[in-house]
Amino acid sequence: MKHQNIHFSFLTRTVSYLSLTCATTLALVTGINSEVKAAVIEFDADTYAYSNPNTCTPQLADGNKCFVEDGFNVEAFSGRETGGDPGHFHEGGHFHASNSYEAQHFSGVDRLLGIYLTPVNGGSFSLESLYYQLRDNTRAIAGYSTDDTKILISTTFDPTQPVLGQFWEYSVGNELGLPFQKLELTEFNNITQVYIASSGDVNFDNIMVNEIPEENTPNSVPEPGTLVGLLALGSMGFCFRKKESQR
Ligand SMILES: [Ca+2]
Ligand SMILES: [Ca+2]
Repeated sequence: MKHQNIHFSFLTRTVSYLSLTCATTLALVTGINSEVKAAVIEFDADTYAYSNPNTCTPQLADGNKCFVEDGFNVEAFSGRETGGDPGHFHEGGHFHASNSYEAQHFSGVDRLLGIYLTPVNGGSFSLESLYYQLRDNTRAIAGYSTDDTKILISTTFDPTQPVLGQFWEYSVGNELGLPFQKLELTEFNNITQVYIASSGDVNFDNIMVNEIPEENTPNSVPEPGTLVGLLALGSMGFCFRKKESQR
């Protein structure tokens, strides 16, 4: 009878320790695979068209319009007198979303108007893709041509320096009347901010970004060694219990 009790007790403990080990492993695996949160900035006309709501605090200049969508601050910026000492972010940058896309536009050869994105929680993200459409092919900022308008994207922008040379450039060409097209991006991973503009007049929509969760940053992901160590610790506990139950 006593033998049976020991046997039963060993079985219970085996199950409970196996469960513990499994739970630990599951928690670790879950932590490593924490889901990346996708966000799409859609410039919905009902929300942003005429009211230009201010739902976040602008970071580049007072009075810039700024809204929050899917966990991101979306701020309109207006660089003026670019390429020289007076260059600055001007107050009052705003959106042009009456058609449910942002109708980014040319404003002067030494100006740059566009969109500035940052995560609300201050973490990092990746810029995955966006949709664009050339709206006008008659105007271009300094350093660029109307023959081939460029989408301009960068994680930094200094208005006192020329725009040319500060941005990644993506050719749009000069053909008008084309539908929106998707631009896939691979250059902007693990970034904390991004400027999106163009050398002329380009419509932007469905800017897709992936927010990288805090627990997914390199420092907090357990090293493979740690993982092995934790599993070994669980096994040791299991073996110790096994010996104890055999006494
Ligand atoms: Ca959205
Ligand atoms: Ca839209």
